[in-house]
Amino acid sequence: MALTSKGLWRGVVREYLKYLPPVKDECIVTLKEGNTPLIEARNLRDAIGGVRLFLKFEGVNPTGSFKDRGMTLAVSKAKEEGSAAIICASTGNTSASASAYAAKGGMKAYVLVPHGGVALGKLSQAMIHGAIVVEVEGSFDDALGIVKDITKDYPVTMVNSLNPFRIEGQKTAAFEVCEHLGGAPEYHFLPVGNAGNITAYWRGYREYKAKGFIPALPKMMGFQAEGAAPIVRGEVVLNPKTVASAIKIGNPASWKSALEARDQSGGVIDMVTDEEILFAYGLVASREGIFCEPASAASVAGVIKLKNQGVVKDTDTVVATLTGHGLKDPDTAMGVSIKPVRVEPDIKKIIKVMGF
Ligand code: AN7
Repeated sequence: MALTSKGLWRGVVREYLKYLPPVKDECIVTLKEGNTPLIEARNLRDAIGGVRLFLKFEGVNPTGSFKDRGMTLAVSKAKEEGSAAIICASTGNTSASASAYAAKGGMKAYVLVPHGGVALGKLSQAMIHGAIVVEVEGSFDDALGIVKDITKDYPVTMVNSLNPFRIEGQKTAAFEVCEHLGGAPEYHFLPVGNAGNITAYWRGYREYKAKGFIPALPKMMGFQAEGAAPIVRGEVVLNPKTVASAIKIGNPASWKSALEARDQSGGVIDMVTDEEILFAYGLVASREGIFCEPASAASVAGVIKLKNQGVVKDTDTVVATLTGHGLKDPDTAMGVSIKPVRVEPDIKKIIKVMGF
């Protein structure tokens, strides 16, 4: 019997061309991002009690985070416009993604990251892809301000989520959730840093509803880290602090649209402590076999928090996005895990360690 090809996934720009701003086919820069799994978390449900929970694992995108969905479109449009260089400020994942897509598109990438504030895996990605990496002796917010100023005067395209094509590309994650579930969930939980992703998902859901593809919209549930929760507190946080370096942001660019997503959907933007984040991070890894990065686990920490408060019910269908891969930040994983046992090459000693 002949093998029939299912056809290769073409990346989010070509797959969702109809729902995105037009871009010339020959300008599309793609690493075949998207089409990420929606995994039912049955073990986690047992651990937290009730809830039909699905994890949208964005860590399996080509550079290991959801940023690739928006980067493919932003870089394709930059190429179409004849731009030779892109620039971003980043807590790590945006810089990793920008560097990879610039490499693929034959463009130059400049990335500004807070010195000492980026997980090892992310920094190594930007470096190996050949970006010019600038470690700013300041915060992410400082770096973003400088990037905005640079793009006013120099011929470089900004690919932070202030670039509207980033949000457009990222909304495809909501399309996939709807297609995989056959509709929208009751609740969608997300970590919130610069607030681009919650903005993008909400736009994606609304567009599918407007087209009549889904009957109802989810409530958007955004979670910041307690030490970096400007939206929850209603004011800029000058010196944000959290173990979840990806969301260590004190003045989010998409602040207003995050509030719109919350208010229009009837959702919440709340916060979780570093302790709650690390607990969820360990639980997802040990119960579900999914290694996400600490910031990603803020979504699951949010599910646990609202489940305990009785807001989320056992019968609700809940999606939590795991935004990035755990391999990005090996240091945090090593720090919270049981240490390996060092033994001489002696079978008796090893068997003893095994507990027999
Ligand atoms: C794993 O890379 O802001 O609320 O510069 O890397 O859309 O900002 C990363 C953000 C969540 C928050 N999870 O998303 C950057 C950057 C992970 C992230 C977020 C980020 P937004």
